[in-house]
Amino acid sequence: MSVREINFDGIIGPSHNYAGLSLGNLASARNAGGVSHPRAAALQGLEKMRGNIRLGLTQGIFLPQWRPDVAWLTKLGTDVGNAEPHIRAAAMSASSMWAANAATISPASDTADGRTHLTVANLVTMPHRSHEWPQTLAQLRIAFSDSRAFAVHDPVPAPFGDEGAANHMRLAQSHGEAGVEVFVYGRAGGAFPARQHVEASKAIARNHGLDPARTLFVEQSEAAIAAGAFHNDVVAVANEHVLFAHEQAFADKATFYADLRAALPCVEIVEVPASAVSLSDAIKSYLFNAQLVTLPDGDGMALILPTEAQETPAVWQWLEQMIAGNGSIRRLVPVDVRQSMANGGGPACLRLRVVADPADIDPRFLVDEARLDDIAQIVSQYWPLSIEPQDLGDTRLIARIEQSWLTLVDHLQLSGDLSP
Ligand code: SUG
Repeated sequence: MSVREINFDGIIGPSHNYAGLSLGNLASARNAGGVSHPRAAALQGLEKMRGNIRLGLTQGIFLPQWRPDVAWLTKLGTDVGNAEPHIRAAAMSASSMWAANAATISPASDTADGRTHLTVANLVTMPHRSHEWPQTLAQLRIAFSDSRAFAVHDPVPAPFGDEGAANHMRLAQSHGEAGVEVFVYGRAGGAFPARQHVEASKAIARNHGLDPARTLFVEQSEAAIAAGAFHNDVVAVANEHVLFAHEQAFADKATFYADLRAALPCVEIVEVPASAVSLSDAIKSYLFNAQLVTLPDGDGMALILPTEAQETPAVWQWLEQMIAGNGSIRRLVPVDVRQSMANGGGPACLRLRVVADPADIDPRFLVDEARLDDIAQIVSQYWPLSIEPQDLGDTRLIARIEQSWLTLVDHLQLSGDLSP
């Protein structure tokens, strides 16, 4: 096999709920206290993966995490029955579904030792996400255990916040060639926190052995964070030689674009002007939280974007005009991931893109349609139909969530490697 794009989607966990835990994430705040539908959510995620396989893309998975996170609660001196509601909700969160926040990846062609480097994200800014990394790291160490091909790193130490691939873009003439890695950090975000710190980005670039001449550190604009772009991937996405971004995504776009053009002369920058699509419409529709992918049949690139983009007139009009222009992006593929969207997670949030040779990866983390069918069957049988946030301490619900996890992990033959 050969090096290609592999998207690892987080299977949406059985505890998926709307607890309003993410300051600065407008959808999470808007839907706080609402009734979630974990089974529908997970099936939507699986259908997205199926669609991508049908487009000819290679698909991987990450498993949901064990919830409630007993190890974390124990460190806090409590348990799920006695924890305060906001701690209990944090321990029950299914937020590891957003695999774009699992890790930062530098493909082999960019690194000094010729291996693909992965650094698990510490996610320290949001309490409910700060305890994800140990279980994420356990999965990364299994999936990418071949140390001839991969180097898996521990998280950057606190207090330097790192949100993983959601704040990292890679551009290259093609996936397999040496690329330019762009780390997007925040400094200010009005009332909202800037989650990615430049110190974390620089640490990752050093640990991955990146060439400083092909590594850029770019500040996200305060206006974007203040408007609800809590990650860069809400206002920009890249694939091979194309950068697709909102006009107001970056603090100093002129310098960034000039540096990028100097490092990668073939780059094509597709910028959406604020006069056509406001930051507010971009964030509501998640137009940029799309998977920008190269279609294997040589038919250009496609944007796999949320159906909400189709329902936002200014956004859809702009997109249709762009497609008519016959540039690099040729196709729009709307997908329904509404359950995830209601917590601020679009199609791109749900996936971690790894450029590597699939033959080097533990096959238990790769899926075809038949494996997706089996997983969907387990989801349909075990995942709760709905959860109200006030039910999060309910012992029957917790037993059901635990049973769902055990059944899936057992089915995927990972129970010997991953323990609760
Ligand atoms: O970190 N939402 C996630 C959404 C992450 C989206 N990821 C990317 N943009 N790559 C977050 O804010 C909401 C949980 C709650 O409110 O219950 C949440 O964690």
